[in-house]
Amino acid sequence: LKVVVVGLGYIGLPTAAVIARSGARVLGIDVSARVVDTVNSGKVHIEEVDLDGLVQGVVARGALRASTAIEPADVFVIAVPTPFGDDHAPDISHVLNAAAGIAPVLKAGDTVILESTSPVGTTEQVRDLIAAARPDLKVPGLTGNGADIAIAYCPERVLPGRILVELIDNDRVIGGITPRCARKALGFYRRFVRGACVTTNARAAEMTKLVENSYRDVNIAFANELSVVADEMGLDVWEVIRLANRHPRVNILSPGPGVGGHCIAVDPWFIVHGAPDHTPLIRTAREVNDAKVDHTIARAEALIAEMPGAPVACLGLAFKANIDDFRESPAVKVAAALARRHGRRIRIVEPYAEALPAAFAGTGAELTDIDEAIATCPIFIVLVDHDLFKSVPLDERADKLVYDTRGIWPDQPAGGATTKPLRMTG
Ligand code: SAJ
Repeated sequence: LKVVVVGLGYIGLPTAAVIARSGARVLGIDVSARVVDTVNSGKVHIEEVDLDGLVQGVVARGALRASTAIEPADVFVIAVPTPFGDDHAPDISHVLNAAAGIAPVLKAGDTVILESTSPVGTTEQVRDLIAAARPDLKVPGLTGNGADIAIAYCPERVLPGRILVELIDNDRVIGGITPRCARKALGFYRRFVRGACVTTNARAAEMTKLVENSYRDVNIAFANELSVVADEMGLDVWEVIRLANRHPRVNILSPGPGVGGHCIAVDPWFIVHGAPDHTPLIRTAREVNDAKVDHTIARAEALIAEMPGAPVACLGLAFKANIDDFRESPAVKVAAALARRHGRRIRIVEPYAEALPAAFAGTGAELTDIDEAIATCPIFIVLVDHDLFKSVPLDERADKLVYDTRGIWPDQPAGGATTKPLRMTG
């Protein structure tokens, strides 16, 4: 079996490597020559647990290689980004470009699978594009019974940091343009997926992906709203959530400084954009989570003002725990805002960073390590729940003024600490 994977990013490269390990010959396609060279030398350009060893192995065996040019294959997997524009309108141009690149090499019997998170109807647009480019091929759903090729949508659902595990173990939703397309794609995923593979139509599968991440966003928004209310009332939100979660049918998620990453803060907008008059809840959840960043900055400022001139340690920049991804991170937004205001007073502790991201340029803020921060900073603002921070024992921080946005130190004494009542004004 020959497989082409278009897009060698956070999803495409691990997917290509796992398919190559399952015995297929895989060609990974990327627009970046640098990425192609890196992969062909057996190396990786992204951090993901165990990915380096896997890629090195499959490249060395000749099972995976990379190129900027698409070649004929039996199965084509599209895993390119789908960002949104200024008005939150989904931008599917990368998907359509990938489909346009695949169309000329398609032959009867081939399968095209879209994995990128996409607004409902995108797979049909891919089908229409292929139909227009290749009038010689019978495409599914347009030409009555029988089609030369199969087209399906199968969203990735993997969690950064656990991608190689979840690619295999998670259940997959496989939406065909027709039932036959779904069965064809199912046969492909069965080669390397241990989880259940469930078939449906392409539009339902597209919506399922958006719904999953919106569900999480709405639930995190609930937790974030509670944390703001708790601040206002002088309550410890972590204590309240812990107690409420003792109810057998309550499972509140964790508040934080906001929602980051490339999926949860983006995908809900695809639903809102598709049905703007019927999505007040999903839209508001997005707004609540975005506003939590500003609330965090204001609350941090109030703490910083308690000790004029004292150095402030901001713990963490990543968008979530134990990963090295700083893009779309609420922690970066908060720490950079504080750095712009307080300059050299701000010390950043981020074990996963070798240098500060561009947002800190010219601020005077500096990267430091946890030992130095404990020794020199009386104010601590916890922005990420990295294991390294969780492991700091109480006796090393009992005398600090702490704002713990992730609730990693439940034993921190009150008084400038997590439970300190604070009235926000303005
Ligand atoms: N977060 C909270 N509180 C929580 C949980 C998360 O504030 O209780 C924050 C995190 O700190 C982070 C953001 O939410 O800033 C997103 O983190 P995440 O771990 O919830 O999700 P991602 O973005 O790493 O991955 C999600 C996953 N989707 C779901 O869990 C429904 C993953 O399975 C998807 O494959 C991925 O999006 C994607 O690619 O769409």
